[in-house]
Amino acid sequence: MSPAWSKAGSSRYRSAATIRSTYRCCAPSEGRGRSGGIHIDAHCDTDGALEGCKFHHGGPFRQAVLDGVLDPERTIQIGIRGAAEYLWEFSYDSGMTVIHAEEAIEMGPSAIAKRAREVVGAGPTYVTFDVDCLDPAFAPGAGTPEVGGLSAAEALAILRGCLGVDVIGGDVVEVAPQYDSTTNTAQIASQALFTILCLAGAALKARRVRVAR
Ligand SMILES: [Mn+2]
Repeated sequence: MSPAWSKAGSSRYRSAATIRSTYRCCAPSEGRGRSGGIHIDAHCDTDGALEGCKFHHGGPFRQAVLDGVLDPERTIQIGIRGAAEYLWEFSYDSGMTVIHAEEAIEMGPSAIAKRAREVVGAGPTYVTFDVDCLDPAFAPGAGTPEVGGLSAAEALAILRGCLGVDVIGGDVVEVAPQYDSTTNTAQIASQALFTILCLAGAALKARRVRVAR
């Protein structure tokens, strides 16, 4: 059983499809139900249809829940901020845990990671990292930047703090090279993706040990 991955750096729109394929590849084979989610982003991405279309980069997690592949009660959204809050009622109505950026900064990375581990529990979990979770000072190369975000060190510490979660797949999305004049965004995106791969590798190893027993 291999983790499934979205094309790194691509549009958030792909996440719903990747969660779906990850779930179909991994979760049912062990009979463990829907995937949980650790979602680090400035935006909840649980919008409804826009201009008559439900497939867009602002709504993949609504779609994944409605498709029955993502368990909202085992999903945590971290770093949320900006003026589009009114679009994200679905996150609250469906039972997702939402940690806004200002709360995240108060809590600190260790407490956030602890909360994330509590929310997702022992079940299979998808990790998704939008580079706009970061403050534009760290990651200017994002299509929908929001000021007041996480630092690179905080975001990576949150990811590393999720060691032990049963990660079955993940993605890093929304890198916009045309705005990435410093290359900082590409560098943090590659480090975030490497960290998620390490989490998945550790999870795979733990799974094999469980099966061998
Ligand atoms: Mn975003």
